[in-house]
Amino acid sequence: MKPLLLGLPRALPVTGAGAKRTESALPGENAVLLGTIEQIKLQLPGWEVPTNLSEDGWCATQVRHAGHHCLVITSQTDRGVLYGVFELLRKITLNQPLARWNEHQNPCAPVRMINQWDNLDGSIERGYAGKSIFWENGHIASDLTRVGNYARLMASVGINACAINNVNADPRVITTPYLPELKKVAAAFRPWGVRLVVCIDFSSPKKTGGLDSFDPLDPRVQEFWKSRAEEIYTQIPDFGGFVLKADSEGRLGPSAYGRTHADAANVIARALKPHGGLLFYRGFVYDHHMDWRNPKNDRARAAYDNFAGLDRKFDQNVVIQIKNGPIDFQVREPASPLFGTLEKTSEAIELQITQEYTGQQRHLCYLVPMWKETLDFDLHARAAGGTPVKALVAGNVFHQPHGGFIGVANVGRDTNWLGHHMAMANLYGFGRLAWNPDLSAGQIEAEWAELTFGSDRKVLETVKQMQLASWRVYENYTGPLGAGGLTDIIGVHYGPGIESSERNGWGQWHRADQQGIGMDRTTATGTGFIGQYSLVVAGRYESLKTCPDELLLFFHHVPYGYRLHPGNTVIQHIYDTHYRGAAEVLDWVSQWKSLKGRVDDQRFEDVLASLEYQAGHAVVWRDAVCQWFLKQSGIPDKRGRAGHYTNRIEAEAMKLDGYESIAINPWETASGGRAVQCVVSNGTGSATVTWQGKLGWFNLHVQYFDENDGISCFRVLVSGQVVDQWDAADVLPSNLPNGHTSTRRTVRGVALRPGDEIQIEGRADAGERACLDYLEIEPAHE
Ligand code: GCV
Repeated sequence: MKPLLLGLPRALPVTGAGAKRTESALPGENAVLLGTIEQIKLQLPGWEVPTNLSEDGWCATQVRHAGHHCLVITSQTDRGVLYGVFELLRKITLNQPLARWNEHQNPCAPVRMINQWDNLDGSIERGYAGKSIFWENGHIASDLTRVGNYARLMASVGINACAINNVNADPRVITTPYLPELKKVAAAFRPWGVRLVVCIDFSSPKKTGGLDSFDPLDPRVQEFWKSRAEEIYTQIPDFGGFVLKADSEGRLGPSAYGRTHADAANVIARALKPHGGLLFYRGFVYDHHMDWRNPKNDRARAAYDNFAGLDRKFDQNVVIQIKNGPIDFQVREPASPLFGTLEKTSEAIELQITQEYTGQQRHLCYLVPMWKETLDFDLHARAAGGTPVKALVAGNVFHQPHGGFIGVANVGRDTNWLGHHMAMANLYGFGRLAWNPDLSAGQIEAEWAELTFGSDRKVLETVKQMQLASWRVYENYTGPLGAGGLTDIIGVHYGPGIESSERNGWGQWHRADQQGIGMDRTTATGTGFIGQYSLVVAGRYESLKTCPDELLLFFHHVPYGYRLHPGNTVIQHIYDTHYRGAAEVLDWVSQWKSLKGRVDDQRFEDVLASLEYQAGHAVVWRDAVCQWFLKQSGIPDKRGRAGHYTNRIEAEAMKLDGYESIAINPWETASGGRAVQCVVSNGTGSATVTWQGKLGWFNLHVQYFDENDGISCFRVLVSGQVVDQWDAADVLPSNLPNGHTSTRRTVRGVALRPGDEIQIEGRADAGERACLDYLEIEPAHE
């Protein structure tokens, strides 16, 4: 009953106290009746019991009883009733009629889980919204209010399990002293039907269990896992199970003893089985020390190579948890071929809600359209009828019992959970898709936007345009044609760093050189990865004629002059999309501004600030990628933009006082590869230029570096008059001047006369030397 009471006041503001009255028997008046089928039967003896509900499914029906009208919401389980109630709240908030509401819904799959990558010290790996709500100082947080609220949030979209610690797991989590702490989280989750899951370290028997081995075939190791499971279930009878990352990115695994992933998974699954627990074994297993010089090496092959041969070897309560694509949550990847290959093993798709490679919640990027492309993609697996990924992971194709959807969310203590207000559409969308992957990205967005912002048509239309375009826009100004990460692969995965993926063992290679770009993954001449797909799919990707342009560079290495299907060359596509993408974000800023007064002030200002930042950072991306490819290929942009910045004055070309010119690394992340910094730490500097243009009104874009090792401050003066000043206090993920920290401040509507001196003053602070990249002056149109 809790969610109804919490939801009704907002949903039905005019119903008054009556809506808050709850009773445990029929009230002799019209009523909403909530309960499991067993409970409803007791109240309505002649009632026709619904027979079409799976576990967690719900049904809403209209019933007449003793002259009164009842809206009955029921399910086989309490959890299902809860989901039905959340649907009721959704309908009320969306102003949908209830009078004839007769519907039943069953979730598409039993596994609908969130993974949090939270560390025990309270930090979150790839988390962009503050500290952990679960952990602090090595223990479960003392105040679990947010945890309870999060459970409610998850339940509202049908999520029924949550793993609360990093897959790079700390082995202490399942030791005896931690169990009373885990018990508290399970208790906060329970009213909302969310089961607690934790991530484990495969070497635990040795690290914390007092054994000299973690060999899965060692009976002492088997006993260790059995006793861990027993002790956990004694404290938490509805515990969900474990997630295991083994033999990947330095995590220990069965290879230490020459054992297979099936040996590793089964020893733990058998310990969980008597208690009904599941073992989620991550398919994200690869060698990060691969020899990059060998053109046949390919990280994309890893999941299939590691797991396909083990199908039939896993116990029934093992679920292979597979990332949507074969690499690692890049902005564009094909579906992992492993989904279509496992026939005798339960599998779940792992989607990344936290925007590790898609703008880290500083950029708006609605990911549901991307997930939909994967979920709807038919892998042509060996089964009759269509075999889209959504049906494969739900277990519907090969009749596996525990399939589903796993989302890496990484919410934090920020009041809006994910840092960027718009990012919540991804968490909402993940839950909705896990419940029903047939919903469209547009339907989900429309629901989310109205639930979030209310029913103002202009707001909804604007939010829709931005959200639905945002994934492609992000792709446009970052990575082209499936080339994969052009970001800083060996660092924070945020700003541009085109070469960082090359010449190292991590395997996110795009192989761009002076002649061309792309990974040759063909069976004919490349790594053979394409051969992991069914014949139909492989045939489509293998041929340049049929390979879709958006994945061209994922599958093929082509020269820059290669023509895409519309006839434009790869290099011109790179220039065009990057310029288009940056322009599209800039346009969002004005679209959003037109909503002033229609969205509450706080969210209006927050989103505006994010979009303005994004527009600046999109230019950083655009220029880095275009500069780099221009230099490599030597082929000019036929529209004359790349490398020519007519309104730009490089800081190093200005008159410097207290500033010195420095090279930026990687070079492409600063205009012309250079910037200026204060000569003395904690000192001041000024960069001055004389305006030689016409008289008029202008916007001044100051491109500077806002590192996280100090708060420097800036002033802009025109002929001695201060026109703007600010502190470089943003939290961006580097303490160096580079593509992560490059940001812009726009001073709007400044009057300039020929001969005016424009001066930018910087005051360094601690390690941050008030670095400046350039000043761009453009006519003000507003
Ligand atoms: C939790 C990528 C991320 C890692 C993450 C890993 C995984 O490599 O960068 O932070 O580790 O994926 O999914 O295990």
